[in-house]
Amino acid sequence: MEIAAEPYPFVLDPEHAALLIIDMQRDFLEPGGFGEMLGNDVTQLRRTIEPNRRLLRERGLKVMHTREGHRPDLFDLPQAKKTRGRSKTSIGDPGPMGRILVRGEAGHDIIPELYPKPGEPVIDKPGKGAFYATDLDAMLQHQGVKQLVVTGVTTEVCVNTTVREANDRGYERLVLEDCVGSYFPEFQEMGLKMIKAQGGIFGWVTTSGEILKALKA
Ligand code: TIU
Repeated sequence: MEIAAEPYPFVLDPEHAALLIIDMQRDFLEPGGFGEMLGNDVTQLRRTIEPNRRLLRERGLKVMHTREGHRPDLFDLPQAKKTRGRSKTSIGDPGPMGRILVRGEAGHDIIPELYPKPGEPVIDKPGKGAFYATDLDAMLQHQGVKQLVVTGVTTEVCVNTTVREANDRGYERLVLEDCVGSYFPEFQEMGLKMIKAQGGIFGWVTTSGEILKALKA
């Protein structure tokens, strides 16, 4: 099925595609979470919740979720990631919703609006990219997935890193601009431009409306 996209139409093969929802975690999206504590405007991310929810309701594709976070013992946390930012409070410290970006803590979990349903695997990742130090590549191969429809946060960090990792591993990548968000409007715009530039060097960009239209047809 053909989907209107930039830089040119994307041919979606739903049998071999998966919706990959990146890091829609409470600490990034909720007022009072770690993201807001660092001074970020969470409303820039929260506008992605409703379009992602509509997409999940349609249930036309396999769904996989990711979460960024670390083991409670922090053995998988690089010192360089821990100390970067010179913040008084950093990964592993007590935060507004439990220990920051630690697996099992409330703030690390996925927001209730998009909470995974049975049969929707969650990939816990220690890095920005969803392929680094995870089973994602093997899972996609075993499920016959060749195309990724990518949504989530943030556009220029974990979404872009994952899209680039997927590019080098041979997956086709379609990014939904209304379903990805950045705390910074200029990074939202440039993060999407970087994907679709040069003939779609890292992938295609479209909207949830276009893909829903195609899946319903
Ligand atoms: N998921 C994700 O993008 N993690 C980040 O750390 N994002 C920031 O924008 N900081």
